[in-house]
Amino acid sequence: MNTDPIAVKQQIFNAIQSYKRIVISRHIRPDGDAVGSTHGLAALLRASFPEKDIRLVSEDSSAYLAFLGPDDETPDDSFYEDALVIVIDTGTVDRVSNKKIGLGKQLIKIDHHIDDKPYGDVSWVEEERSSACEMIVDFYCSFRDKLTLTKEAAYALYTGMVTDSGRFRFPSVTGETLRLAAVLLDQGIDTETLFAHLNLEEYEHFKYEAYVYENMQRTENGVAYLFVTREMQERFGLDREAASNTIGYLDSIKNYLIWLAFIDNGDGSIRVRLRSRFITVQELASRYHGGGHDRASGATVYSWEEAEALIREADAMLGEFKRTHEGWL
Ligand SMILES: [Mn+2]
Repeated sequence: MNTDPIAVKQQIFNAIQSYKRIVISRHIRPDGDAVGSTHGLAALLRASFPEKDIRLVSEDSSAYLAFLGPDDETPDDSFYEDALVIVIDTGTVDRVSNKKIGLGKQLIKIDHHIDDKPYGDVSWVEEERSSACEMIVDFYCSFRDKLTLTKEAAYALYTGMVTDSGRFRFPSVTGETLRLAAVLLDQGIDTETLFAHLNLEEYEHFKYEAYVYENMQRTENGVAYLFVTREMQERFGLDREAASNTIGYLDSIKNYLIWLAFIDNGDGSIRVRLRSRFITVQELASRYHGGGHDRASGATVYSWEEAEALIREADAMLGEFKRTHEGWL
């Protein structure tokens, strides 16, 4: 398979041109990048090729991203027979939020996660990209004279760029990231409304946040963590998204370089979200049925004992890191 990005982008553009029907999908439990990149590409292709039938199809959504608009209705299976399927922001096939993708005639993967389980007839993966949306904007720029970027597409793509990069704070943000973001801003995005959608919370939310800081735990070497039990989820009315967003509250504590949230799924499994600065947590996550990015990974454990083991491992790893490195904060 060709892995030169320029050649692969050309292959993808040729495929898009040659198909009348295109299905776009993303990963389950979608975040801003998954929703933004799929809505953004769908809007980009609709404006560029009005004669094509383009469907954004997925099996789940996230309420806090509803402001980007609904997905399309699921087409009949026969729709796929002559269709190109494009899956964005999804590292592995089992995380695709569309069980029908195998019915398509050709499958394209566009992603920025670690590519340890490749899929697709054509695969464009750049692991160092800050978001999949950044890649879609790069794709637009590569074929600028043949594609039409609307304000609607730019708004969706900008949403994914700001959310996946922690508001352009993460180390994955490069000069190229900002040059591509600038292309979107030039379309006249209403960022006041966008950040209001992304940042504002109901008053009740802040009661939960206060509870988190009262009840979080800390290890000797600087791991901050919280167990989000079923009881807590019920008491504060947390849905899956709100429970998993707890990780974000732990990210600004000085000397606590690794932070973890353990979310009880209620089915015998516990979702683990791992975040860090200066040190990588990706390998730790991979030892607990997970993976992801260097400083933002996910994992799954199957008991609180296993959770404690993960915490001990994180603590030992961080202790060693602090003894052998300088300059961390
Ligand atoms: Mn992403």
